[in-house]
Amino acid sequence: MKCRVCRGKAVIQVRRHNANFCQEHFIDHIHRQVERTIDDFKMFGPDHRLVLGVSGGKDSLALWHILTYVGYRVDGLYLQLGIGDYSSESLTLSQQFAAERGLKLEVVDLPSDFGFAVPEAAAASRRTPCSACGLSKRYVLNREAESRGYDVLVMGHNLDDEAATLFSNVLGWNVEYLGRQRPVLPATDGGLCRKVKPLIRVAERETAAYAVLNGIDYEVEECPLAAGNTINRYKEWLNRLEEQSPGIKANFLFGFLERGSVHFSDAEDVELVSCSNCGQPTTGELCAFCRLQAVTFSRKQDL
Ligand code: Q46
Ligand code: ZN
Ligand code: ZN
Repeated sequence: MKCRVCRGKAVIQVRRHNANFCQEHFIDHIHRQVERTIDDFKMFGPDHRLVLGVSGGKDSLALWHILTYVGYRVDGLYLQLGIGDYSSESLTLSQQFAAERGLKLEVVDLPSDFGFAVPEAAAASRRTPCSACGLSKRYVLNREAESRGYDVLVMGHNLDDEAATLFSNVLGWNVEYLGRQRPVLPATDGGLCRKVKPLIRVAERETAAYAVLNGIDYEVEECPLAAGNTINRYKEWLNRLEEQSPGIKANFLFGFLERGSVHFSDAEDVELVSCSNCGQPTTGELCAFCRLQAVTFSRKQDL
């Protein structure tokens, strides 16, 4: 197996690009994919204040490494979710990553700053853990990025994450979510920070390979609450299709972004008002996060 660029010994095969790469040229290839995504979707420029949602996993740490390498100054924002050892280990790995590279990592703690941990919220609300967790991450990261004066919140969602989310939204015809599934969500006056996803051209196995080849120490343990996560199941299904037809996952996602998403843009035009409790944008009187927090607090009082 020879590198497409230098004909040296290849370390990885990327079938959807019909290419093999040596270590050096694979790393170059990933940098180019990310830079191209930032340019194509006009995500941000050198003067923007950027903050990256950091989880301690391969995607966010690889993206932090890539953006720093290609010349952006990016701070990190870690949300401690209160998921036992998994959370404390991912926090330590994120702090080590930042300290070794002289990067700034801001830490927000869901239990001490907002009064509850993800497992408690899931139990109290009868949501799945990932649903309570995803809602909390979206809310807290947006609110903290906005209140700390950042221009852009950068997220580490990769090609597999986005394709599986799209698949899920299509299966359920969630037109509102389809309207919002874009690599760039603009800022609003009402408190939404601009949100971008520069890793969407990079597959999950490629971010893992990138992290290993760059000596990045990331959280390899899976979250203990991930069992039964439907998005993970859809990822497996899409990977089976990808094995038979390399490129199908990227075609599915980019075909939607180029030709499909425009048909759902109206669904996204819902009027946002300020939450009566926290002031963050919402469609109802109380935002979903404040409702989750309230139901968790009341359950804790009952115990
Ligand atoms: S941390 Fe949270 Fe993930 Fe754990 S509870 Fe689910 S969403 S699996 S990335
Ligand atoms: Zn090479
Ligand atoms: Zn609220």
